[in-house]
Amino acid sequence: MGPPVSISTKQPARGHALYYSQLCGFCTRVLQVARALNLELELRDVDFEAGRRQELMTGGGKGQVPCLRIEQADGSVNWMYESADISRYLQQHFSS
Ligand SMILES: N[C@@H](CCC(=O)N[C@@H](CS)C(=O)NCC(=O)O)C(=O)O
Repeated sequence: MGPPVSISTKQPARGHALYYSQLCGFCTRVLQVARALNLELELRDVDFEAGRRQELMTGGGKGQVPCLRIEQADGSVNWMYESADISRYLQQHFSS
């Protein structure tokens, strides 16, 4: 018998990272949308990962979560705040 074959069924969201807090209900809603879409989304915890909150404030302009960091293929970066906007963006870009 050969080695077990592992196939990822997740949909990678390359270039995307979600700044979030485990304590934030708005973040939970976005995470539920990401899970429903079966998205493999990089998560950056602003409370428990050193430097993340500062990164968010410097890059996005404020420390509010959730915030989706979107890096385009050309290297340009957008920071999207507001859970409703992020949820809508994820659904528009990753619904199959
Ligand atoms: N309208 C925003 C509200 C987000 C919000 O209030 N986030 C809180 C955490 S639950 C926060 O980051 N507060 C700290 C701050 O604004 O710097 C949304 O829907 O995303």
